[in-house]
Amino acid sequence: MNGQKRIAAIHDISCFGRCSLTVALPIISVAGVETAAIPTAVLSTHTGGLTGFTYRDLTDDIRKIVDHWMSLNLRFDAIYTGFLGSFEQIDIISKIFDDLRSEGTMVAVDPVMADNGKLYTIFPKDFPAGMRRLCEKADLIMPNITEAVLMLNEEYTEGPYTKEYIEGLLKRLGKMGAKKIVLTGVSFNNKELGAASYDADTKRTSYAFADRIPGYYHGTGDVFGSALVASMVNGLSLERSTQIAVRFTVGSIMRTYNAGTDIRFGVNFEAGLKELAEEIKKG
Ligand code: PXL
Repeated sequence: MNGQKRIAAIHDISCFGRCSLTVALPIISVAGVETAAIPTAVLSTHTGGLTGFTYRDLTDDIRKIVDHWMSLNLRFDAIYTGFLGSFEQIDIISKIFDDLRSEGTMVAVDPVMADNGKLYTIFPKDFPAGMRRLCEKADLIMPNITEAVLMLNEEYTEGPYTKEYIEGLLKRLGKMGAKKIVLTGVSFNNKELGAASYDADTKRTSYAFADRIPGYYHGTGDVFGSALVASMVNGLSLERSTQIAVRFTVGSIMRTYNAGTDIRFGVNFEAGLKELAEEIKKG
């Protein structure tokens, strides 16, 4: 293996709207990491607030792509999954973890399926139980609070939250299987929003906050997750990677807010890529 790290990114392609693979590829690449992609579905846009989108399910292609990769003996430093195109894909991807994982591979699962207390309407009611199974096999998971409570079969409550609640949630997530947990959408007051990280081995919890910006911007979970995984694969700690990912995401939201862009069109992460690369390099 040469010195360059390699990630397999498994997400959909939303052709317009800056989320999933259209943000994962540039963000991971700018961090100097080679990115191989498995598209789970192709949509004309993401499904958040936009109607009439096209949807091509690629469930039948995923296994074939991996079979070909296996014939090439490829090794991955991380496998990073996000939006899945069908319920069936959960079991297919679970098997792919077994097949593509080798010593030192970090399996990172973003259980993209819900926000603001609600499961995305395109997913069936049993989707959270399926995602939980995938998270159980991961090394790193990065749910938002809605996804966390759905997987734990708990009631959703709106923030601000107490420290006891967040740390209890992190511990319960830590018992599911993955040792590294990053919980997004954490707030202890109305002014700040951020993420909490928890390492179930060291029992260490840390927080990264930034001023809350009004509006719900699409694709920010993928911007965050991509920066987090890119930082981790570059050898940065869970705590530092979470700080970098929060800073990069909030900077992207702030630029978009200042420009007055339609919140459905994703965030301007592009203008922050150079700084992200420098921050990751500095460590
Ligand atoms: O950013 C998450 C995401 C990814 N892909 C598609 C989506 C969403 C969120 O709504 O609809 C297709």
